[in-house]
Order: sequence, then structure tokens, then C-alpha cells
Amino acid sequence: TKAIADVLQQLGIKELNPAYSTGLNWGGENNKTTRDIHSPADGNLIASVNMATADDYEQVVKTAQEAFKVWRTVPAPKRGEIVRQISNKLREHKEALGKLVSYEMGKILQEGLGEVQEMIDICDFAVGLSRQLHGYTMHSERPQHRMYEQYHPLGIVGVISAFNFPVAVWSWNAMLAAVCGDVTIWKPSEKTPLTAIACQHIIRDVLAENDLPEGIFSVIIGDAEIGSLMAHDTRVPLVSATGSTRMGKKVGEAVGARLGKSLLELGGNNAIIITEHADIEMALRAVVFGAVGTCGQRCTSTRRLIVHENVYDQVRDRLLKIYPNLPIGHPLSDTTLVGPLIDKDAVKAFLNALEEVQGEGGKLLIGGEVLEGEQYATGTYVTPAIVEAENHYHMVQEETFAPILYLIRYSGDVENAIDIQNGVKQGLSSSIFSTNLLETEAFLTHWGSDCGIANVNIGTSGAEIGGAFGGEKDTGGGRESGSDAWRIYMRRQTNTINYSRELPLAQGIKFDI
Ligand code: UN1
Repeated sequence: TKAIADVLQQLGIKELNPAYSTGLNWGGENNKTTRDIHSPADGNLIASVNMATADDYEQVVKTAQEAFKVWRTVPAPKRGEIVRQISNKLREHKEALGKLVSYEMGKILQEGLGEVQEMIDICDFAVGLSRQLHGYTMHSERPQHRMYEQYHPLGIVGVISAFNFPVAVWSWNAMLAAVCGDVTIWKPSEKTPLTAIACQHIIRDVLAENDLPEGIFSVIIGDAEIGSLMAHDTRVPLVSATGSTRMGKKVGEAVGARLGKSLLELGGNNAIIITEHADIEMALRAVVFGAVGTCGQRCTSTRRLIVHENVYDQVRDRLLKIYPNLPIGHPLSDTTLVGPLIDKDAVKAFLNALEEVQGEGGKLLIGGEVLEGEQYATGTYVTPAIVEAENHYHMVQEETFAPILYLIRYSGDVENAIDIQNGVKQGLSSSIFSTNLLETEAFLTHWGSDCGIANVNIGTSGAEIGGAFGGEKDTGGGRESGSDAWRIYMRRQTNTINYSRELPLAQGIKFDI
């Protein structure tokens, strides 16, 4: 606890108790209810956080609207300069923020640090992007006319983020939005508000040093009600939401009903295919990182392993040797590879999925226990499970946010494996392990993987920020992070300019008055 108090101190979060306010950049005074934040690692109370009300939300939107009037007048490369300063601060605080991510969310320190690195990376990407918000120029069909397009900022971008990547996914959105000239209102998961408050502290300092209004980035700590206000609010032209398909459908419906834009990054049911031509030892490393990393709580976690019958027994037996030796424990301990689940509800979902899948005929090969003893007193530590299953089982079709790996056997050609891989509602991430060019290329064709992310000889999780991130079908269709994902944060305008003294009409229409 002392170590964590130091971390909070370093991040500029001074009073630990009784409560952080929220609302206006977490500073609203109208709050009635508080939420206690316990670490899933040891159950200790880290802080109590005030939950925002509808009035707080109103105030945040007004402040953001005012800030937008200032921010949009700052040239894009100068906005990039502010993001560069944010990225420097993140470098300075990487260790502290990484620790806080780890302690509040439960992912191991290596992954906490990786998450902050992901923030730094997207900042750097955004800095470069700030000079590259290009549109096309077109040749006009009319003489002495010119056509081009420009991208203008949208205004307020609402960001709803999930507990599992409490800060990185927000930064993908917020940093791109910022160089695009937008202001963001961030509703982090109510399970992980402290990391959000820490980020706001970092950003507040940068904005103050540059005489810019804090409302360029706002954070509002609240429950689903606040998310719903945002989704229905016409003053928020774009809502970017990460989380369950159930939540995403609600947000998408509400935003769609008012013809706003939404960017949805929802559930995955990611599979790795191991063909008989795979380098099995390499594949196993990817499988284990994908299945038990972040305790199975990434949207890109490996949930299904589709293995050719000729190597099936070998793969299964190797996994059954590796799993018992996985170090499970406190996420801040150097030797741990598997930390706790976020809370007891997640443990319940884990146990429930295992019970149901066994009811359907699944065979639990290993794991599936809740660990006991002093070190595991929180009741949030579980042993990662492997279940032999069939793809059509109800539970295999669902995304359970926990370390359960379903082993599925296939025979014949790679096409059969691809059919299984595509045979779920979700379409986020996928991968194939094979050294056979015909198989790997088949996987990447239009009749291959139907996911937003398709990897060869790399696992399903751990994408770099440079690519567009997101997926199809129930995953929601949105693309965040790299490539040209920035376009959704801007509105496109086509401009046609006539520098002649005539007024010819397009399509050669004659209309003389
Ligand atoms: C998420 O789980 O919502 O590709 C994001 C990955 C990370 C991001 C995951 N870079 O696993």
C-alpha cells in the first residue's frame, strides 16, 4: 500500500481519501454517491471516487464546447506539439502509471508498462499525423475550376472505455481526436477510474503549461447512465465505445437514432489455427500468451485453438505440461505471468462458462479452480482452463472474459479450419500458424479469415498501434488507432472553386436566364 501511495504521489494524486470528485474534469461538487475502488490483486481499498450526476455531465459538455472554440483555432501541427508534450510526460511517468494500471486492473506489471508504451506510441503516431491530415485534390470537369477536399474537426468526441485496457484504448481515441482538433469527454470503466484520473492529472499540467483550457480533455467518472447520456446527446457527434457487444448495440442504436457517428470496438472470439505444417513450439508461445495473458481479459485474447488432427495430441500434451507451471500471483511481482481477474463477478462468469460448456459435452482438461490461501484471499485468482470442445457449443460461441481456451480439432484442408474460425458471431482477431505458403495465403484471401485482424505466425493479441484496430460482425465494425483510422474523427468537406468569369454547370446542363 505504501508503494502504491508513492505511485499516486508521483502521478500528482495527492489526497487518497475520502473521495475524488468527478464531474467537471473530476472536480464537480454535486456528487452524491461514491464508489470504493479495491485492487483485484490484494483487495485493498485504493480510493473512493465520487460518481458523476447528470448535472456534472451537463457541466462537462459545456466546458468541452467552450474548449473546442479555442482548440480548433490552434493549427494542427501545433496541436501535435501538445500531444508531443503529453507523450514526454508519459515517458517520465511510465513506471508509476504502469504500476497503477497493474494494481488497479490486475494485469501483470510487464503488461501495465506495455499499456503505457502503447499510449506513448500512439502519441508519437499522432504527432506525425498532425502534419498529414490529407485530403485529395481532384480535376474539375469545368474550365478554370478546382476541386479539393478538406477535413475539419467534428467537435466533442465521447470515449467510453473498458476496464481491461483502462488507459491505452482511450489514448488511441483521444490523441488522434486531439490532433484532428476535437475535444474529448472520457467515460472510463467505473472499475478503473484511478488510472483515468492519473492521466487527467498528467494532461492537465501540459495544458496549463501551454495556457490551454483543460476542457480539451475531460474525464467523467460515472456508470452506464452517463454513457447513455453521451450516446443520446446531439452535442457529441462521435461516440467511440469499447466493451461488450451488448453495450455496443445500445450505444450504436442510440447514436444511430440521432444519425450521429459511432466507432464500436466490441467483443472478440479469437482463434488461432495450427496446421500440420506449423512450427509447434513457436505456436505454443503465442497460444499461451494469447490465452492466459491479461488473465484472458483482452478483447484480442485467444479463446479458440483450432488444431489439425495430425498434430492435435502433440499440441494438447504440450499445453498440459505448460499450464501447471504458469506462475499465478500478485501482478506486481516480477515472476508472475497470470494475475487476478478483475472482480468476483468475472470469477462467477468463468465458473459458469466452464460448468455450462461441460454440460454441452466439453471436456475440462486442466484448470478452472479458484485459488485459495492467504496470497489469494481476494477470491479473484483462478487457474487458466483448457476445454476440449466443439465450435457450435453455445458457450464456445460466446465471449467469456476469462482464461478459458477451447481446443477444437479439424481434419483435411485448411479451408475446414477457416470455416470453423469464421463460424462465430464475432470478427475481431485471428491467426494461423503454418510454414506452408498455400495455407497462409488462403487464410488471407477474401474467403479466408473474416476478421478485422488476421495474422500469420503471430498470436491474436498484442497488435501494434500502427495498424487499424477493430473487427467485423458483432465486433462492431469500427477501426481505431493507426492507418487512416483518424478520418472518423473529422468531417470531410468537398470544395469546388471557380476562378473564371463564367458559370458553366456540371454535366453540361444549359440553364440560361
Ligand atoms: C483491447 O483488449 O481492448 O492487441 C485492446 C492487443 C492490444 C490492445 C487490446 N494492443 O491485444
